[in-house]
Amino acid sequence: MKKVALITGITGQDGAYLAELLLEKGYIVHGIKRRASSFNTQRIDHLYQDPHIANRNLILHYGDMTDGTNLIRILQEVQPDEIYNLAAMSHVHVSFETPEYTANVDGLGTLRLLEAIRILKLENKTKIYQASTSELYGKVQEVPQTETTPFYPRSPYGVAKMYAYWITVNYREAYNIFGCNGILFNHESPIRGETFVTRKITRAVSKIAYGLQDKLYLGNLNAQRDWGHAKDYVRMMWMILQADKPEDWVIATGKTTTVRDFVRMAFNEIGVELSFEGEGKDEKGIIKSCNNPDFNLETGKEVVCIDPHYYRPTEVDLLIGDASKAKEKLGWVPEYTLEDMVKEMMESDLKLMERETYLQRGGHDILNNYE
Ligand code: NDP
Ligand code: GDR
Repeated sequence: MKKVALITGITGQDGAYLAELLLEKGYIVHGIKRRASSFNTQRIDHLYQDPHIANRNLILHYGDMTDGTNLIRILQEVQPDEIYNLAAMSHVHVSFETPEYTANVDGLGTLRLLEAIRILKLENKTKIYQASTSELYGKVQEVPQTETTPFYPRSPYGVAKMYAYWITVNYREAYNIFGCNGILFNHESPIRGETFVTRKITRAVSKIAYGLQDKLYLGNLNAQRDWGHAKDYVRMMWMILQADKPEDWVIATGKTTTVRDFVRMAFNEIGVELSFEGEGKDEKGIIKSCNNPDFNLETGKEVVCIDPHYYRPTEVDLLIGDASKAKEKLGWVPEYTLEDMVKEMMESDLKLMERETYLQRGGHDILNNYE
């Protein structure tokens, strides 16, 4: 019998990589997607199977974490062995603009899923993974952060995820549900959402290289993050649900890097060395040298500026995780280094921008033909 998994948030970065992994492992994968006015399944289109073919192993359902009856109906139909609850309003800065919605989706959404398991009496069948986050640690209490470090969230997103963390623990203790929290530190990839800082940087540097953009505007360059690769982290989500007993796990690389250094690394990939001058909102990144004849970038050009609009009302200054428990008990070993990941993201975004440049030139050529 094939195992059946249900992924909420299947159209997101982690959902797409996890769906790929579970399909490779022979699972039947069900996913919940939201109705949108335009297509929102780009990240999983390569896995899509026509609904008219028999014995499909990827099946999508319309749904929303704010709609409890919809979740109950999907669980009743799918009868999953494993649920991966990845759906969330996942942008920390945006959560300050939409705090109530964030609490509803990220906090209560988790409760709705757990209640659906209980209502349908699936406690002995269905295991559930909750996408918890290093944002729970928030204001620095201890470094590096482990499974026992106290929480002090610093955003409506972090607070909503704290509810989700504890309600998962509570349902495990109260109803014997195999519920686990993966406390994942930041993880990125070429399919990372475009408004998270790493992808914003790799896209902008690629655009600057091709002359499609002049400057990159950022907020707090001093923030330090423990950045890993999403592929390594979704493998761990699966391992967590295969463990003997339900527990909570930190997943991190154990290394931290400032946003400023991430910018430097991305520019290095196109042969550009940057120097940073000034402080706070007056800081600027200036081209010190460019050793890449393919790109026409002048020394002395200002390519990074601060826009205080990107500062957050409360910030998480330093994240660095200790994943010893996952390494020792589950044998998790990450395959990617930060350097590998920056390289992969830059290669992917440079290709996208090369294509964009080609299309724009094509557009002009066509226009010119009519003049
Ligand atoms: P993404 O933002 O890329 O994906 C979020 C997913 O949730 C998307 O599929 C999105 O749908 C879906 N979603 C959002 N709101 C709803 C809703 N109301 N109902 C149903 N689905 C919804 O996030 P990631 O893949 O990066 O992260 C996955 C999970 O892990 C999230 O819960 C995130 O908070 C958490 N996390 C992420 C970390 C990271 O560094 N990436 C670190 C720690 C935790 P749509 O595509 O339509 O927008
Ligand atoms: P984060 O990721 O808030 O850690 O949450 P993000 O990439 O948004 O920010 C990381 C750090 O960079 C600073 N920063 C900027 N951030 C953005 N987005 N845009 C900017 O222009 C910018 N300039 C500086 C931020 O202030 C911050 O310090 C991510 C999400 O995936 C969450 O869902 C997840 O739970 C956590 O990681 C772990």
